[in-house]
Amino acid sequence: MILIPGFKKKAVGVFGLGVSGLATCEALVASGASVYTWDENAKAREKTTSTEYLSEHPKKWPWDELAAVVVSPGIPLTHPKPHAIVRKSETHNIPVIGDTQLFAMAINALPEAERPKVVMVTGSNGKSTTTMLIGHILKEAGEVVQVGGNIGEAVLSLSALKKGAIYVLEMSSFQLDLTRSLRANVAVFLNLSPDHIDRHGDLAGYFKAKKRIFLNQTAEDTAVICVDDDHTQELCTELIANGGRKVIPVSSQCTLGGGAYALDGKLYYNFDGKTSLAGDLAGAHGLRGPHNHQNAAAAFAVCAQFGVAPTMFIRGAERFESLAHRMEEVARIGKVLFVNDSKATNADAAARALNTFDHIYWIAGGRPKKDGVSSLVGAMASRLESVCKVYLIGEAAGEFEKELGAAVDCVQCGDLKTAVMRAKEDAAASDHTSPVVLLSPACASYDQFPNFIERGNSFREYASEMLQANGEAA
Ligand code: UMA
Repeated sequence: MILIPGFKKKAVGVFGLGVSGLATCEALVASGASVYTWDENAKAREKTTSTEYLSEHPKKWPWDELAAVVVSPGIPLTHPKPHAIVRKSETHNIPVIGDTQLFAMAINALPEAERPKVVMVTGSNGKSTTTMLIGHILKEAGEVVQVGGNIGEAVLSLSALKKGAIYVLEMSSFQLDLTRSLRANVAVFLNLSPDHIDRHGDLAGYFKAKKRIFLNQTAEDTAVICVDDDHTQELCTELIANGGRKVIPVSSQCTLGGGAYALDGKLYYNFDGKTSLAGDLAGAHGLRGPHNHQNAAAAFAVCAQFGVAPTMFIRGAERFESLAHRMEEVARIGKVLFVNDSKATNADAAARALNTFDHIYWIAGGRPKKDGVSSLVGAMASRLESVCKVYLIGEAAGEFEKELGAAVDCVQCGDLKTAVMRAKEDAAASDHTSPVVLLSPACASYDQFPNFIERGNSFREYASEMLQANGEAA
């Protein structure tokens, strides 16, 4: 746990009692603060029974004494409208911050020479894989590494801050909006495509929140930017022009005069005016597809800042296992491979998955994102040639068929189980030697599942039932 100096005997409000809220309460109480808590969900409030931070409605909080209100990342700051707790805090002139800002305060309270290093990773897609890959490689290189943030482990529940340690943090746009003074010694910006527009108003608002990752960098720090989309290319040019930090461009689409890039499965770098081959990514099975090669190139650039040699990086990448629900191979029944990419909740993520295999039996649909289905279809149009058939589920199914029907064979399945069964039957009966049943929905899961994790778990379970029915071992 990370203690936060300066909060002894101070009163703090914590609103939202999920993963980050509870870790915040524990850290604040251990730091000597008086903690006032609330959550709009009664079940979440039950978690405070028999603690020193028993829930009490904010009406009863000592508003004249509060030093800060810490809100969970899921609580709207500005859009669709500021949450009531945000408005009330503003009325009382109390700073609204996130757990990541408390983490920043803990680091900043240390003398500069005693501070651990911080690597932060953001982007619309690939953040978790890149964060985990950096953590994995640095650990293999013998560094003391802590991995947390949006990836699921709250920053304040990581081990105590230690000189020489490296904290690798996945940062969402929500968290960046709630963080003011965290300095990334190395900041990674992977890509930008529309997501969370409901929370940021428009793409510009979302981009602005993400760019906060560079906020407190100094001339000693590094920005690693993947320049494969127009937004990040512009950002890279802007940061280079501004000066004030080292900038390393990264790509999985083109050669670069300086930086790191992956092309045709090979990783190259040029940090000193000379282009060299770092190695072949073909043996890195947990990093399939060009999108993962973008993640690998970014991770390589980060690890190089900590002295990791190219051969060590490639060996580590070969031992890296893909994360659950992200291009995760869950079963093989005969020649049919089942791939769980349930985390692909937007068009760009699904398009990346479609780019990875040649003969795809694609399960798509769910609750479409705010900007509708047609934008999803536009983003995927160039990838449809590898799709043999589409198996549609959920609320987006009708609209998907309208948009896609002319280009590719679509079948309405209603639910995921039906879709998995039908896709498997067609894939097994096809002439293709290595067909793939791919769940990459391009939509949120909330119409049929509590979240993308449960959707992915159900996909895995259906595949495993079929495997058993087939008499094969998982
Ligand atoms: N709550 C309210 N009122 C609201 C909104 C929420 O009372 O208006 C309460 C909920 O009832 C819940 C609590 O707040 O009990 C938790 O809310 P939360 O989901 O915001 O926060 P955590 O459980 O603390 O999880 C957060 C991140 N969640 C979000 O950003 C939505 C987790 O990222 C992160 O792993 C965790 O902190 C640890 O750092 C998840 C996520 O979905 C994976 N992130 C988004 C994404 O990746 O797209 C940004």
